Amino acid sequence: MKIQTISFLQSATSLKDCPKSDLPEFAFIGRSNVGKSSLINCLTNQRGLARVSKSPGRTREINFFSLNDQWTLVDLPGYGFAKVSRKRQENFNEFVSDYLLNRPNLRGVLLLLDSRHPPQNIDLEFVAWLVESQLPFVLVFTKIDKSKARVVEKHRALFLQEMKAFSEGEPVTFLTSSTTGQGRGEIHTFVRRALEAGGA
Ligand SMILES: Nc1nc2c(ncn2[C@@H]2O[C@H](COP(=O)(O)OP(=O)(O)O)[C@@H](O)[C@H]2O)c(=O)[nH]1
Ligand SMILES: [Mg+2]
Repeated sequence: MKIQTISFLQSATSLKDCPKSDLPEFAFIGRSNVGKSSLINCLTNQRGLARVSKSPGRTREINFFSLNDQWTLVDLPGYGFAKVSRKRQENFNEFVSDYLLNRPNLRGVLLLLDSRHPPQNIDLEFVAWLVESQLPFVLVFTKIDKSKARVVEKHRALFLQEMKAFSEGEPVTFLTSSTTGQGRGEIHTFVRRALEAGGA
């Protein structure tokens, strides 16, 4: 998929602030520092589109970007950051789950996982919630340039193994690096096929 035009639509802090657009949406989510902003910039070829952060957990709004006036990339707040009080985390989770459960044009969730680490409980809890909520999702392992290929593969396999406890099917997985651009084409193809399948 060639990205011809890209524009920032708006930020939202509640479902009612979300754009009125009914274009198909793909939402990116993962814990802070997973490499979400970097991946969004890599996929869109825009260095400064999503702010790459050295101090994670600052953004709590949902950001909407229109691509080729064809689909909307949704940048969801990272979950599980330490610097935010429990109360605020609960509010934040409510907003994200409200969006995920009630947005009619949401076509898919891309859940980002840091390929350097074995399965983390917070990620497994979130993916279990996605399964339980019957939301369509794929797994995107990030930062694969940072580890040996066999370590990345081990972490991917372990995650899928852990998922068997609560999920029957096996999700589609992608291995990506925003530094080398690996996996970029595969994610574009995934979005393009999903748009075609949906008749968009
Ligand atoms: N080596 C490497 N570093 C990455 C990659 N993606 C992100 N990073 C680094 O990881 C840190 C967090 O990235 P960021 O995109 O801000 O993560 P976010 O909090 O999930 O949006 C930054 O220092 C990035 O430069 C990657 O694919 N490879
Ligand atoms: Mg970020």
